[in-house]
Amino acid sequence: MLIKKPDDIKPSEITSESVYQERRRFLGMAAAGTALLASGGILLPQHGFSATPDLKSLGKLQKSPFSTGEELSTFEEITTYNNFYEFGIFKDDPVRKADLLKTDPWSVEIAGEAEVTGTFNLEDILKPHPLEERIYRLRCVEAWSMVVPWVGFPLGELIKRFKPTSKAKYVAFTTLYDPTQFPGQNYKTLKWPYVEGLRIDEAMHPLTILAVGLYGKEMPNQNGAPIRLVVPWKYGFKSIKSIVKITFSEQQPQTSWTISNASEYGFYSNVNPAVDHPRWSQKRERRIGEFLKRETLPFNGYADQVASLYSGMDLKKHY
Ligand SMILES: Nc1nc2c(c(=O)[nH]1)N[C@H]1C(S)=C(S)[C@@H](COP(=O)(O)O)O[C@H]1N2
Ligand SMILES: [Mo]
Repeated sequence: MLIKKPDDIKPSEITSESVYQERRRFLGMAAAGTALLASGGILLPQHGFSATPDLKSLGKLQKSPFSTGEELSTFEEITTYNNFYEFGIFKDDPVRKADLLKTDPWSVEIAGEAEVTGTFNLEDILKPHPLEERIYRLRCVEAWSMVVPWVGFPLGELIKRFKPTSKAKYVAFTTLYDPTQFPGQNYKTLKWPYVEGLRIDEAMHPLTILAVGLYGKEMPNQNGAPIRLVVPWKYGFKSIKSIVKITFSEQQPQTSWTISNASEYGFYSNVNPAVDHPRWSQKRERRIGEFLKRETLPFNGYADQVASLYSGMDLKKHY
């Protein structure tokens, strides 16, 4: 079933009246003929969205040896089927409302356990880092996946510049909080602002990138402009969008989805077909645009590179 009536929504699925309001709005839209196609249990926006404006090309890019050779998801798939709850809970909310977000000027605060801290213009954050193309699988916790040609650079290279101290065991990330630009923040779907975190060794791992674009162009707002995290071996929700703050900390930081439902979304959230989500299996996934499901791979196929980060850890306990 795709669209639930408000009284079908279990408390475990959602927290508050706000989503009730969101669903009412959605049902109203659907009734008015706003097109959403149901396809194999996944809501796909109808073709022809034009909310993605002309995006600046990012020029010549290095090709990364870390890229997968798999077939890319299309630009349209990547930019019209999104999770970005700041714009709303439906897959087409981000593309419909993307224009509300203003990404220029943008600054990023670096805080906590580091020798260099402060607030920096995005240009100054980016300047020393050559951009490269990284084609990664993205596996959402909802059991769908895409292949995205990100443009970015290793987060570890940025971290080194700010000289974290020996107390910096974790890195926390915060998304912009501004309900005038992010209408979804008027609803209590999550505790705002959206926050995420990594262990410092995960953050320093060469596969972890900050992305500023995709398909060779600047990042579309709906994908997390102007700068977002991409951690390809973890469920998509770890890859936080529209970052305004990076904090080095000694304690494990809070994360939005764990605050919302700790039994369903853990801190690690490594892609793991052997650990089901309490409400659905994680054994298989649907590649957006395909009909048959495919097997989900441990660490989303990046086990050779990252499994050693977790040696000795019980990944059923640390889900
Ligand atoms: N700030 C913020 N970041 C976010 C989300 C969000 O709702 N807010 N959704 C996450 C989820 S669940 C996924 S699957 C990915 C989706 O990224 P994409 O829309 O670029 O495919 O973004 C993640 N980052
Ligand atoms: Mo996700």
